[in-house]
Formats: sequence, C-alpha cells, structure tokens
Amino acid sequence: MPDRPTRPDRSPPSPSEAGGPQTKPEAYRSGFVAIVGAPNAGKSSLMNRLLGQKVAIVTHKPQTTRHRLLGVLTEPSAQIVFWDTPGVHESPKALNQSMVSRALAALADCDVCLWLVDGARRGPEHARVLEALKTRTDAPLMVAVNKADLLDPEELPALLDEFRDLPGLRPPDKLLAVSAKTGKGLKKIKKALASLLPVSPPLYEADALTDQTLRAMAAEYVREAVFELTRQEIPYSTAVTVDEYLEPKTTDKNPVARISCTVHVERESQKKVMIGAGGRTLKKIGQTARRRLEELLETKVFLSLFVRITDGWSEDPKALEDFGYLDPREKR
Ligand SMILES: Nc1nc2c(ncn2[C@@H]2O[C@H](COP(=O)(O)OP(=O)(O)O)[C@@H](O)[C@H]2O)c(=O)[nH]1
Ligand SMILES: [Mg+2]
Repeated sequence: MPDRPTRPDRSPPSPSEAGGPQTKPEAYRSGFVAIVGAPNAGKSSLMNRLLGQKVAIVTHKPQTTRHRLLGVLTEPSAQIVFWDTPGVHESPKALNQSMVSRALAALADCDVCLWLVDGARRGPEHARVLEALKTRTDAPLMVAVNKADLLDPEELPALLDEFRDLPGLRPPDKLLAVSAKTGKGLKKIKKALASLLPVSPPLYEADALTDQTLRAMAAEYVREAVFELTRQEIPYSTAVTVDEYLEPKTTDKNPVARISCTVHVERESQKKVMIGAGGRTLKKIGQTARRRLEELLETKVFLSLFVRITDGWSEDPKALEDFGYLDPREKR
C-alpha cells in the first residue's frame, strides 16, 4: 500500500494544466501540508471537508486513522497536498507505535505543519504533539483550533492567544479557529496554507485526489463500519484486507462491483461479537459499508465479508507489514 508519498518523479503538470491559467508559474505555490494533532481532533474530517470528498474515514472513536493518507487540493493559484496522519498518542502496542511514527515522519518531511487542536478538549496528547513540533520540524507552522462550533465565541480570542506564546515553540505563522463540521474558517485555512507553501509548479495532476487505490478505500470503509458498530477493544483488534476487487463490466446492463474482504480479529470471542447473534452485526457492517461504497464508486456493489482469526496481528511485525501498517523502510 503506498504510504510514503514522496515528491513525484515525473515532470509535473504546468500550473495552467492544474487549473490556474491566471497564475504565472513564478507565483504558483505547491507543497505538502502535514495535518497533525491528538487523536479525535478532527484531522480526517478537516481534510475531507477541504477536499470536498471523503478520502479518509471518520469516526467518533480515537485512533481511527492508521495510515498517512494523501489528499490533493488543486486551486487556481496553489496546489495543497495534505497528509492526514494518525493521532499522536502514547501506547505500548506495536500497531499504535507504527501509527505515531507515521505522524512524526510526516512532520519531518512536510513543507508546512498544520497543528489541529480540539478546542473543546485538551488532554495529555496535546503536550505530546507540542513536544513533537518543538523537536521534529522547522517547517512553517499553522495552528488551527477546531470544533469552534462547540466553543463560546466570546472565549475564542483568549483560547487562540494561548498558542501565540507557548514555551519552547516558535510563534505560529498563522493561527485560526475553524470547524470541520460547519465549514467555518475553511476558506481562510486554504488561503493561509497556500501563502506558507513554497513557490513550485503543482506536484500532482489537477484531477488527482489521493494516492489511495479504490481497493484500499474499500477496506477502509469496512473498517469504518466496524468502528461504528462494534465496541470496546474490537475496532482496535480489527484489520481489513481485500481478497477480490472486480470492477463492474462496462458492457453489463446493470453494472456491479464485486468486492470481498477478510475482517481479521485477534480472538475467538471477538469473532463471535463481530458476527453477532444470527450474523446480524456482520450483516449491518456489510450493509453500512456497501451503501457508502456505492456512493463512492457510483455503482451497485456486492460486498462479501469473511471474519478470520489472525492471532496477535496487531503485535506481529509481519502481519502489520502485510496489512500495510508498517513500512519495511521505516526504522522503529
Ligand atoms: N462538533 C464538531 N465535531 C467535529 C468537528 N470535526 C470533527 N468532529 C468530530 O470529531 C470526531 C473525530 O473526528 P476525526 O476526523 O475522525 O478525527 P481525527 O482522529 O483527528 O482524524 C468525529 O466524531 C467527528 O465527527 C467539528 O468541527 N465540530
Ligand atoms: Mg483520522
């Protein structure tokens, strides 16, 4: 699974191909923006909202995002390439450590850091992200306080002020309140990020959206439904792989995409819960994911799910690599 996007090797499209005939090449800006923050700050929601497409799955549970996901936003005067990253958090588990190392690697590689703060909640993760920003990057910094819709507008200025002068951290180049839910501040975010990016031709084609394959997105959609419909440790013990992905035949009168996935869990008891009484839970997971996949793929989908016990996968480097959660090039 592509997870370490580098600057594309191919010669990039000209800015006019990328949708910016009115922008002179010497004024066009493009680069990578790492969205980092605590779990559940709204990083994936914000990226989806900025792109106007659901590239990353979103749930109300923390640690939903396991990969570094790429999202490309092409505007007439700038192309902003987002990396949505897993939340920075503390955990002894191998899976979680590989997730955090991805977020930190994005910080080290990006052109601009966008630190997304949950304005309604600041726990110990807040301090961890702050530490990472101090030590892992010199890139221009934008701080966005998210979930502004949950905050008292009168308290916002004081809340924002807290970020102007954090001990040991350079003052942010830009500071804004936003809401990924209502869309507040999104135009300002785009403008501010573009102004911090280097002058460069666009790095991706104008119609590029993400480097994830539809196949990988199908697995993520199933995982999203698992996060929503199961509880406690189960979502965190679940991985999804795609066994078969058949595009609809264009010659068919009623085109159907056929997708089958294996839902890996770690224990027999988890398998039982995943399937549910009379198969009801698994059926619900399948229906939820199928409906969303039909929207994404704009076609009818047959989705079959198979639950399998893959003992201890979340601690097994080989399984983590097979499932795309561990980059063999990543030093741990
Ligand atoms: N009220 C409110 N909820 C939000 C906002 N942004 C995200 N959320 C919710 O916060 C939760 C976590 O969002 P997600 O994008 O998965 O966070 P991530 O872990 O940082 O990627 C989800 O339930 C979102 O619907 C916002 O601006 N306002
Ligand atoms: Mg996320």
